[in-house]
Amino acid sequence: MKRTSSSRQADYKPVNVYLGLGSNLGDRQHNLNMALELLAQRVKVVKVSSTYDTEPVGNPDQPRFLNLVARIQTRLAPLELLTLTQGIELMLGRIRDKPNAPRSLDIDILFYGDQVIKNRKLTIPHPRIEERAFVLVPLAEIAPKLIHPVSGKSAEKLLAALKQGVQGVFKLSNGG
Ligand code: PH2
Ligand code: MG
Ligand code: MG
Repeated sequence: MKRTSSSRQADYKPVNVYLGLGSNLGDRQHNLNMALELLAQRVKVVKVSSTYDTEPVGNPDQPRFLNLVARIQTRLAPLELLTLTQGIELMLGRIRDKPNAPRSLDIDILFYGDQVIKNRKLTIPHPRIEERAFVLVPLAEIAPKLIHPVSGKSAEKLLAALKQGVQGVFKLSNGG
């Protein structure tokens, strides 16, 4: 079979990807629901964590977040998936300004299979997973045994190792 030099995963099995979603502007729950609906039009949304109400990390002078983690399956290559997630952020009114400014929607690619990727646009696994309770709590809820491909530690181990604990992360509603 003739193959093109495209970066698509089309000839391969779908990849398991974990996304971290967050919103702290506007109708936060609506923004997350819409994001999941828009994602489901292009990828298979396999599992969604509960939604958590979380204290803002980094810049404390901003509203609280709602956060969740979703497991999806896709044949999109990493940069194609980034284009999709950034498009959905824009559709939901995300204005790209200062880092850590409040946002109607943020979608971070946490893991892309067990691949380790570093380029100008993407760092995967996401570089701050291990210090963020608002990521590790929902991640360990849906994938406790998932292994971080760099540290070799499971999500539940990373959660247990969090220095600052899980204060400020409150479960709101059950996922699906
Ligand atoms: N995202 C950030 C910075 N701080 N804090 C919480 N609680 N939740 C987030 O999603 C979040 C944050 C940068 O993307
Ligand atoms: Mg983020
Ligand atoms: Mg982001």
